[in-house]
Amino acid sequence: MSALTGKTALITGATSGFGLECARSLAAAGAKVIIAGRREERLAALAKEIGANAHPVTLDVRDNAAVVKTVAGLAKAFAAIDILVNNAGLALGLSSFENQPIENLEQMVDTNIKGLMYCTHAVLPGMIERNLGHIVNIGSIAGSHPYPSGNAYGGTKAFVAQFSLNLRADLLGKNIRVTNIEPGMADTEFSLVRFKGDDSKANAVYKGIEALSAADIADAILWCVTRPSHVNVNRMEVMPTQQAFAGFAVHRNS
Ligand code: NDP
Ligand code: 8X3
Repeated sequence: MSALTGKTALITGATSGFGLECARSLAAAGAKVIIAGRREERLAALAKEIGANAHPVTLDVRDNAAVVKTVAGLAKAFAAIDILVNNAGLALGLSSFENQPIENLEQMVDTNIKGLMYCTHAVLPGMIERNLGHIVNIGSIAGSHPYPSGNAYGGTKAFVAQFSLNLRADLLGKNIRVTNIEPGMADTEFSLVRFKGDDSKANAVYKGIEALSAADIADAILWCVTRPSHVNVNRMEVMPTQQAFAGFAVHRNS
């Protein structure tokens, strides 16, 4: 019997990067996985690869009605969600706040904050009813370490960090865990999305360094969800060895 045999996990953003590797690793550890994302053909390919333990659902987490309908309409074998991995998210643009188009800001807030809350709100009542569950949020180092042009993206991840802690406070006395995993630079499609498909800008981000891989973060998620049930990892910050802090910037008049 594997560590997660008998468990069901819902993973948002399973079409790429962390979510895709997480679906593979939780399934390999015995879990049934509900894999969610907007790109249907990628979900179908992943479901085929994993087999009967995968249940693909095409879902835009920004649509609360769709989130509610999806969770309420799950087939019986997948309906009792033990693990929710709130991974769907994105950064759009890398420029000073005043130069960020409003649409970028709205999409980051709608996905990283509102989408994460919609999924949590839809899944949590079932966890409370069964007095069992683990919510794993994917935050970012950008939620606690500021950097120029990180503005709204970092703000959304700071929300994820504080929301995770406050959720833990609400859930005290229940057998439900909450973890915020805060990765640093990871070579996924993240930068390709941030730079709206510009390969050369995206590749430049990871040039000359060994960034984290999606598998590294999937491994961190697997570790957190396979701790004994009395152990709650509140937050886990993970960076590539080749990434660190730059210190405070000072602007001098002369
Ligand atoms: P990817 O771009 O590779 O994956 C992002 C996933 O999110 C995709 O599966 C995408 O699926 C999904 N997604 C985006 N918007 C929506 C939406 N509206 N509804 C449903 N799914 C959506 O990036 P990563 O794997 O790197 O990113 C995963 C998470 O990790 C994000 O929350 C990101 O902010 C965070 N993160 C990433 C870091 C990095 O350096 N890579 C570091 C720290 C945190 P689809 O397009 O099919 O809907
Ligand atoms: C992604 C990491 O440093 O690009 O959350 O913001 S970073």
